[in-house]
Amino acid sequence: MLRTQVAIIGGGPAGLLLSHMLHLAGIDSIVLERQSRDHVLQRIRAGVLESGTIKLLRDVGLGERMDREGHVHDGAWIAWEDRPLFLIDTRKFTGRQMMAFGQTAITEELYRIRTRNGGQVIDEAKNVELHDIAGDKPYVTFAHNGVEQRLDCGIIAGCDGFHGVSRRSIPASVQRTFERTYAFGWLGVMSEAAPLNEIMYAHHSRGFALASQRSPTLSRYYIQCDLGTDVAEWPDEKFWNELKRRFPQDVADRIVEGPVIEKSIAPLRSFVSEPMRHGRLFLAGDAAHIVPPTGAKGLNLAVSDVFFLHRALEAWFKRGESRYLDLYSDMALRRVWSAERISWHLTQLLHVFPDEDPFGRRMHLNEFDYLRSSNAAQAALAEQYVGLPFED
Ligand code: RFL
Ligand code: PHB
Repeated sequence: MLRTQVAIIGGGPAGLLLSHMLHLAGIDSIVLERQSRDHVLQRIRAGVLESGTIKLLRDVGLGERMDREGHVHDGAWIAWEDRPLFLIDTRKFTGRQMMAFGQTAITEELYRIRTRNGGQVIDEAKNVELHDIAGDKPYVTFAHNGVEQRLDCGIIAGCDGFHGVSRRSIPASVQRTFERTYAFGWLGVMSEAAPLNEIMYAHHSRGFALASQRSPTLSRYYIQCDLGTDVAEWPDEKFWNELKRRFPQDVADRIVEGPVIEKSIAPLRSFVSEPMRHGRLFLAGDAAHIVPPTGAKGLNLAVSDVFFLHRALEAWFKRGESRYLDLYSDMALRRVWSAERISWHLTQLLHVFPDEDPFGRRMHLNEFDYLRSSNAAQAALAEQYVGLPFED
């Protein structure tokens, strides 16, 4: 039988960062990850870090590679068909910057540092089940290499993403979910070619597009696509042509086509499950909420949840104080809903909605023109895009 203070379900960024921050506070944890290490490290996801995320990663000793390889930005550009290029200027309006640095690299760093510090991560933990979460002796069962195991703990952290088991372990009678789905997805491509120097969102009558980056030799692009689209319908040449049609000509001319090393489609979804705590189970990251990627908020929210949760667990295990544990769900959810709102808003603003009527189209255009002309609107957007502060 295994025993630890905090059983962490899920070895994605939320679970690994929590186990690292607990380690720094002298609290032990065991991470149970369903997939193999290779699988986890091959996933390509987020690419843009808020200023608060950058600071937190530096503060916990994860800044070295990020500062060496990440690309600092003053915000992101919007290329709106027939309008001049527009910068969401985070530096001008907030004095803060953002960084392009991939989630894959952050996860690699977390695994490296957890391993160096003797952290326990059990990969390929199958059939994870949570027990007695409403009591004060919760435990987790799972199968590893065909052997049934039991992990006793004081607290369970559910960091197992949207499809995980943790959220589903909360009784439906105490859970409330909020959801919005969208009539389109993002087709993403990773290419071995120099990216544009800037991060640029495009709004075009043919659909949304995004130019992003991972390194000086790795570019990341997305285009809005219909739901139900199959990647097989998008050979490389068709993708490059469509991508370039959605950016202004002078930007399209700067896009370098390189070998495509990954191509995948992600649906867009807004989702929140409340509360983020049930008894001894605390949810963090995508296990509790999903945002459409338009605001680049998902990973950053996982980081702020982990900040609130690690602080609560430190107060509980080290000083016997339950105040922050009791505040966890409300505090995390306030920031979650702000990120939900800006992600939903930017999704509305930047995509083409197939059922939009001519009146809606005028509203849409006017919203962007107002943004371009108003310092107040630009300051509000910049403040949210760069990331709201963590509550004390
Ligand atoms: P993860 O990364 O999904 O990790 C959860 C882990 O739990 C494991 N797991 C289980 N383990 C044990 N037992 C079970 N029953 C389990 N079920 C699942 C999984 O294998 C996995 O390893 O959640 P976490 O840690 O909360 O991290 C969240 C982020 O991954 C996510 O929010 C971001 O990637 C979202 N996102 C972006 N976020 C940003 O902040 N900036 C961005 O620029 C950005 N771009 C994106 C994105 C997500 C995208 N996709 C594909 C959804 C772009 C895209 C296209
Ligand atoms: C990315 O680089 O993958 C990325 C950038 C900005 C977003 C979403 C994803 O809004």
